[in-house]
Amino acid sequence: MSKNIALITGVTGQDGSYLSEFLLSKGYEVHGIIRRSSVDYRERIAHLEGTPNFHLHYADMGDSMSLVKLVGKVQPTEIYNLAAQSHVQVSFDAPEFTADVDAVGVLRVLEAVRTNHLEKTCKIYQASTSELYGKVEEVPQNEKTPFHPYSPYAVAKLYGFWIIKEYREAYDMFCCSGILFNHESERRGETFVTRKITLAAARIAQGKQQCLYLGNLDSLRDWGYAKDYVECMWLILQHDKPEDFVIATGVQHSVREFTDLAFKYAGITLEFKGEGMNEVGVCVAVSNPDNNALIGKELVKVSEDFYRPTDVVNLWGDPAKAKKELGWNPQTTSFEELVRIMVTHDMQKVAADHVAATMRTNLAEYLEKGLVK
Ligand code: NAP
Ligand code: G4F
Repeated sequence: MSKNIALITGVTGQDGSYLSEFLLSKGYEVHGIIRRSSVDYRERIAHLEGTPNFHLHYADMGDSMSLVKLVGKVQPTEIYNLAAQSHVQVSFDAPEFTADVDAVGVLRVLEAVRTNHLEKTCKIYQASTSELYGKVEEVPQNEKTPFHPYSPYAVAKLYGFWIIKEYREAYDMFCCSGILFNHESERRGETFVTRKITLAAARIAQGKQQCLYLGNLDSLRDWGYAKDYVECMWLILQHDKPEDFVIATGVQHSVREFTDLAFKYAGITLEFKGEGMNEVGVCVAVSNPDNNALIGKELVKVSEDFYRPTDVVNLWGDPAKAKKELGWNPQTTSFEELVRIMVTHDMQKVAADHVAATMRTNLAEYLEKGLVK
């Protein structure tokens, strides 16, 4: 039997790290693309380095030659194209870079496969997004809902979606999009709203931060657990025909609800008062008596800095097709469990960071006093 060889772009990201673990557990040979940076930041996959079937290669989504050479060398049977400038707000600040990586980058991957004559043997998964629905035209959204992208990120991803479909139809390639709704985890980037909230809740509960500033609290998302979603990426490529799928939980919550629950898991009960820019989250109770001083304080405030020129405010996915045709369970991890996992992780992280910082300070002091050599 021929070996399954996966090439993952975006392997250092949240999804890339979980997908690598998943594919290695299925016996795949996994190759990942990393890009050069002045600080080597591979925290999410550090535990996989040295694993016999796990290999990293330098390449860049903006550099076709590097992709063509790498696809030729690795001869993948499956490509998971996860690499992207994935932050919606950043796409307003860096729209051209976002278009190059998130739109033309997809074309570069497809052409790298064709250039190496692998179009009949290599399947391609494209990380499409619920942001394509943007200024939504119906709720909940399914595979037939019209797209209305509402940010430079979403417009770039729309090109990615259509070029995948075009190559499927023009060249009979097995390439598909997973239209994934927001999925989070303890490995989520720290500037996405969920992780920003869970880290802040942990820091505030441990006296390391005074207040959390957020943008639109009314925004609604269908949040799932990233670990559950990578299985679906794989299932899409194991399906008997190349098709696009919505991947979501089918349950919707607001940013305010996420915040409320995250603080609750960190031992702080909030009450939201006021409206719009004047809304605040006030602490009304604490589970740890050491935090009694927080009672009555405004711990969550709204800041204009986190509002977007156009914001997507009503994402809610209908995962019925994935459930029926892929046998995927959209409710493996509930919203409550997701928030609990993230807060538990961040409570431990903040405590460990504090211990490490104290040890560094103590050591510096001892060195200064000549107490240790
Ligand atoms: P992420 O954590 O931001 O990871 C993005 C990855 O892309 C990182 O490995 C990053 O590398 C890499 N990358 C960025 N620019 C690159 C370039 N020019 N060349 C090579 N690699 C580059 O994103 P994620 O949450 O795992 O999401 C994975 C994919 O799914 C993305 O395409 C995202 O747009 C899409 N998506 C995500 C969600 C979600 O809720 N998470 C939902 C729908 C769709 P560095 O580590 O070097 O920066
Ligand atoms: O966490 P977010 O930044 O995620 P967003 O914009 O939904 O994008 C993520 O999910 C997409 C799938 O739908 C992916 F395609 C994309 O790559 C990324 O992973 O923001 C969620 C919502 C927004 O409406 C935003 O306006 O939260 C609102 N929000 C309110 N305060 C905030 C904040 N977002 C961030 N990042 N920071 C805030 O302080």
